Amino acid sequence: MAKRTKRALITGITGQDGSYLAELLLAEGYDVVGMVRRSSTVNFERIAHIQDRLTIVAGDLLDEASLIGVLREHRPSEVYNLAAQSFVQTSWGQPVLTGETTALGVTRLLDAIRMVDPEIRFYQASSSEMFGKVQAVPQDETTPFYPRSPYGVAKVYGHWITVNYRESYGLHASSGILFNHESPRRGLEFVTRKVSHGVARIAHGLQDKLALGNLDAQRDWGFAGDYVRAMWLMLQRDEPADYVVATGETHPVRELCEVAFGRVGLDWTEHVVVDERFLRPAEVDLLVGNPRRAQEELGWERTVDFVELVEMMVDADMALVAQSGH
Ligand code: NDP
Ligand code: GDR
Repeated sequence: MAKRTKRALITGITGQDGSYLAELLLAEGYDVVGMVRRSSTVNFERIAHIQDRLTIVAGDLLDEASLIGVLREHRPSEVYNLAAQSFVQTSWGQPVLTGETTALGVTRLLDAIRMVDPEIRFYQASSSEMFGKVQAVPQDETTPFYPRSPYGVAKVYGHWITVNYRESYGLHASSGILFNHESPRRGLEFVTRKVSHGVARIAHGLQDKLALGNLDAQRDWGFAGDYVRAMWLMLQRDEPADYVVATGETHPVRELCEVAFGRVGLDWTEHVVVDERFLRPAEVDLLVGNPRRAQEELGWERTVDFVELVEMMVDADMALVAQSGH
């Protein structure tokens, strides 16, 4: 008998992770429905290469009626909630919007699922930012949260409401506590992409200096293409649960600079300057995750290490700047 086609709804499909997850689910034979919010110009750059294979629908995490409408019309078997105001720095300038989207948006979506089809399997994009001022090293599923930004606080709410709907209504709802993951599709404001793009512009003579903030912050950086596989694996389990997804290694921002500039034969200390505008009111100093549960229960492994990731991003930006001329 032919297997029933699975249908997945991805919120945040225009973002970095949404584009990689859509590729993965298409390869796994899913019908993929991507929810996008209205904007004055379309921003489908990351999904342009697969757009003809996707069903794009309008909806917004700020508007519960739109979520109910999307679920009723498209009847997905799995929902991946990747949409969020995801930039930590912006969350101090827009704390209420961040809470509406990144925290309450999760409740709107869970409640729509509860009403329309409680059999739907749900993935919530939780974050290592929830650990904030870390209470243990390395961090795992049992480490207490101590968020340090309005974004981190909103993600803690999103995490616990997911646990709560699982326990209150028996939903198959899982949270992936994902540590930083990057790629050539990362937004330009995040530090890895800011550095790789800055290196490419400096190497092409388009600028000389790169202004950054805290060079001592340490992050556990992995490759986004590896991390979306963990999301999918979580929803294939009989039992929903929460998993840390990380590499288990941490590196300071200054080392990111050293590797990225080194890739094109430049000395980072001649180009990087510290600008106070990029310092944060409260910093997360050190993140390093323990992915053992994901490895043991999901069979998940990363395929790209830190140096490979940075070099992949620099190479991609070198090609991009060479082609675009800016
Ligand atoms: P991006 O910032 O690249 O993408 C965010 C997506 O959310 C975009 O598609 C954006 O749409 C959409 N969005 C924002 N607000 C709304 C809204 N009100 N309604 C509907 N859609 C909205 O993030 P990433 O892909 O990097 O991350 C995906 C998720 O994982 C996020 O929730 C993030 O917080 C979380 N996360 C990310 C990590 C990382 O290292 N990348 C680590 C841990 C968690 P638009 O294109 O219109 O702006
Ligand atoms: P983060 O990522 O805040 O960890 O959140 P980001 O790349 O913005 O910052 C990482 C670290 O680098 C330091 N830093 C700078 N950061 C930026 N953006 N720009 C700079 O110029 C700069 N200089 C130093 C920061 O202070 C910080 O310590 C990301 C997002 O994807 C979240 O959505 C996600 O939840 C977490 O990762 C896990």
